[in-house]
Amino acid sequence: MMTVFVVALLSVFTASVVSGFKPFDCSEIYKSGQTVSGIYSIYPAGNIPASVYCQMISDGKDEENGGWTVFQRRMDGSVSFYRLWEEYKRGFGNVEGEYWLGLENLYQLTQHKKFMLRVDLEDFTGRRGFAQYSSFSVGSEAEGYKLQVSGFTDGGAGDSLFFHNGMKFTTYDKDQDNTEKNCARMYLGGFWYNACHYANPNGVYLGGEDKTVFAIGNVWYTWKNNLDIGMKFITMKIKPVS
Ligand SMILES: [Ca+2]
Repeated sequence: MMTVFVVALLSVFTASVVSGFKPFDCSEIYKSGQTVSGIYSIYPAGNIPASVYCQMISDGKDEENGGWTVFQRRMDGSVSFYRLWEEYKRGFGNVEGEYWLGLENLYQLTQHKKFMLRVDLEDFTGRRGFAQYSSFSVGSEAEGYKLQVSGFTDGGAGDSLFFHNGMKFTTYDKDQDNTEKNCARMYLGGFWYNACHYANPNGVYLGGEDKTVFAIGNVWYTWKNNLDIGMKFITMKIKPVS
């Protein structure tokens, strides 16, 4: 057992250091033989590494195995997602827990390959649902990191992103939404807000249902038909279309 482990570690070392292996995304790491979920370095923009959580195994329900690049994760409310434009651009948080990979990385990834998107959700009763999209891309900063998402498949959570398709990204210090006000300031997140949202994955981690302030939570409207029920767990992850 120990021998196998050491050999596995050596092969990682060999692959990454000796050959200069610079994986573009988690799917390339998966194809290189890494089947253990965890934190890896990817190189979406050439020589600059980004630390990311790679989901290498299925967590169930209709999911293909391996190679998912996780770009957003909420699980315990330990990280604030009410952040500046520059932080949403570069990424923030703790890659072992709650984090955002960054809009520039998303642009670099999705301009070079065709990606699918999967959003996994879990509520505080332990129910799970997901939404999957066969096409996902993010435009350049000059394009406002505009979201393009299509090809919806329902995993029970419904299509909350239809309302956000084609929108630019908005933070409290950069307003690119469809209201006279700023949706990020009203709903305390950063997102591809329209006027304003059906989904607010980067909103406040409510810890369940909370009606104190309308729709500020990490909610997914088409699942709960309710904008005040925060999720226990949300992850947004991408993988190249094979
Ligand atoms: Ca506005």
